[in-house]
Amino acid sequence: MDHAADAHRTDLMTITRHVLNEQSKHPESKGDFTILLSHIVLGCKFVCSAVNKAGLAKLIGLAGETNVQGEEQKKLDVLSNQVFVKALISSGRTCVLVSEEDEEATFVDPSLRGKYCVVFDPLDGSSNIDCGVSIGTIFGIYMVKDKDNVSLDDVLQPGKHMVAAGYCMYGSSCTLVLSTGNGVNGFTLDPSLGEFMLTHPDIKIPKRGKLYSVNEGNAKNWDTPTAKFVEKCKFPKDGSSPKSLRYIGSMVADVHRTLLYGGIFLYPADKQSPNGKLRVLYEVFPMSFLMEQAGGQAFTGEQRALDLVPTKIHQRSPVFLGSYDDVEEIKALYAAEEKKA
Ligand code: FDP
Repeated sequence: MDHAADAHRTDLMTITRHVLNEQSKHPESKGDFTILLSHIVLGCKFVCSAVNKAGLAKLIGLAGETNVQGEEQKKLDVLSNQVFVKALISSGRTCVLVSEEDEEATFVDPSLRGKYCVVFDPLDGSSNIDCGVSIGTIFGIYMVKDKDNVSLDDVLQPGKHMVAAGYCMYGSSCTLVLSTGNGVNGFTLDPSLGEFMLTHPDIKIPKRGKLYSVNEGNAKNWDTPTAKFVEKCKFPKDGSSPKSLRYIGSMVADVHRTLLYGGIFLYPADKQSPNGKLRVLYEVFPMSFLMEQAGGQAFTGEQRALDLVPTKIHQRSPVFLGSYDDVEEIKALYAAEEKKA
């Protein structure tokens, strides 16, 4: 009998137990983060269940409203946003919330305020909802500077100030990937237990990957470094094999694959969208935080993504993130372009 394997099966490491273990390394900690996380986990479980039965429950389709970016909201977007906002407020551990679905930030009533600010996209990749492709929730967590003097500045901080970030992917399985600034861990929802179990401890992204992930339909509007990089992926001149293209068009799914298999995910600037498409606070920052924590890099075309200081809550930025060496290559191409100018 393989006792080690048996022990592995019976010693159940849930996400709560994992975070409590981490908490015990900080004797000053009062468990506020664990409580906040349990409310985020509840939101993720609810959305997972809603996504799974979307077709059956007629949750697919438009809710008849448009969001801040002028996109049509889906029923699931609306539902997910409401669930997360209520779960986060009721945790009693939050003070400012920024959601992709809400034009303004939410300032939690002082009676329910805690020390954390949460920025999130409750249901990212919404154009994929109706065809059952993987979608996800993305979140980033900051600590408020002064609980009695809360302002938008508390969420307009560079990504490197985040204390935690993660995403939950609603795919063939429901996977929650989390970093509290001490590496990256992945947890898979066991539907029979209703618990996220540690399945991917200490995720490290391969130093170089064989995949690249980008919407090539925008190629005619790309800048020179992006065009050169993708050309190099397809027609390498150093004798290496071409990279394979993988693009789902759902950030959580594309980033999850990049994190596990290595490679690079690009959403560059182009002539139509000089700031790219993805939102800094609740897409670029959390994913960049996770990439760095897993040993990769994230770059905006100008600087380390986590150094960017946002000035607006729904600001966008180009982003190149993934394996260390692959991002290093795109950085070199931008540096060379800069020299020419
Ligand atoms: P979606 O528009 O479906 O919500 O920012 C949202 C996002 O999806 C990302 O999840 C995804 O990576 C990106 O947009 C896809 O954009 P393109 O369709 O322009 O490739």
